[in-house]
Amino acid sequence: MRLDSVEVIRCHLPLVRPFRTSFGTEYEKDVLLLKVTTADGVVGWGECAADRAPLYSHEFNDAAIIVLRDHLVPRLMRAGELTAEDVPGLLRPVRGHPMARAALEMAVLDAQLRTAGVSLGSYLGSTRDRIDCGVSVGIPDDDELATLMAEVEGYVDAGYRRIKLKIQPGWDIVPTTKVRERWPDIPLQVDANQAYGRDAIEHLAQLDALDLLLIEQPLHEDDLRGHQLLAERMVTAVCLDESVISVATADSAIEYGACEIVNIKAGRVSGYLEAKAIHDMCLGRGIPVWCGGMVETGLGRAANIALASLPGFVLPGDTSASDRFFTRDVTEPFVLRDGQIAVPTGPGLGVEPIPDVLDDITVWRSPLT
Ligand code: OSB
Ligand code: MG
Repeated sequence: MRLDSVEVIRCHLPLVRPFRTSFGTEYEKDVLLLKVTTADGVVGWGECAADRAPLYSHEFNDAAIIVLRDHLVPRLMRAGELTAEDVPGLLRPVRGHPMARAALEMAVLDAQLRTAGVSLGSYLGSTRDRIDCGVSVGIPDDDELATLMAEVEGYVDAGYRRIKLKIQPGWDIVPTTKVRERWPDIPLQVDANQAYGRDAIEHLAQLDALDLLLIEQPLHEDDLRGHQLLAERMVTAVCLDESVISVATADSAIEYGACEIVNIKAGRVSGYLEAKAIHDMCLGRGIPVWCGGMVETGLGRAANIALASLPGFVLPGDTSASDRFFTRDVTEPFVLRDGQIAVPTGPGLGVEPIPDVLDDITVWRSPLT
């Protein structure tokens, strides 16, 4: 295909409740959507996983706009005729900015699959038509245990098949113990988003008493040795999120004994093609993977759900329903039924923005070509 235009659309979506992690609190989703139009007039949609501020990782939306406009999009426009599979190679000379490049690859892939009439799920190698869903529970804004218990109860009642608690120093053993005591059988895991140092290994080992599925990214993303020491000390499986940015880093972390389970997020690893490659590598060596989330709108959520339907995704992901974060999603909402969500079957992402909603939530839009 040949690209005719690329446009960025910046949207603000209110959250149903603040989402607090060890790195900050989000009150509103600030998101960049990409709209590519091919020379044949087919539209493809991408979503950038970055946030307003560089807190989860170094990426942030203002920087993503600049790198897309001045460096990434021009490389695709200069290429002329291209396929989605060409995108990683065409963008390779530019360093970093995985979420920006993932958004562009996603939009091109969506356009290509819509043209071909193939769903993203079947393109990636889906083996299921529904996926088990987990939910990520933030640290309560008021620091109250009762607030956490009420929120978790709502998700358990809604049917979520796995609960993930965000933890940080001062909010870890006690809340996780309380949730475990109240729901002795629910699949439970924790995520620290790099909030601890190696000196916390003995402290974190107390979590071994709580029968958790895993502990996610407790230490700094660069500290593979620290994660290896923790994995040796803990029975609970160590899972990496921020540290894994490619097949090579996933392979290294696994080989070094720093990672027993992988959280795969397409944005963090530069796109759905690399995400699939990490999945394939892990499947081949028996390493469980699950699909992470970045508070995506229905566009990114559709793609994550397609990815999560591959055979190696053996643990429920952070693929919650639209109403976990938004009262009104930009697409038709994804709905939880019996703890599962149906994998979209239409061409490409299988969903698209509802024009009126998109208009309402758009704060700025600009051509990138
Ligand atoms: O670390 O998994 C994370 C949200 C924003 C940034 C980082 C993370 C998260 C989540 C999942 O925990 C949120 C979701 O369900 O989309
Ligand atoms: Mg995480």
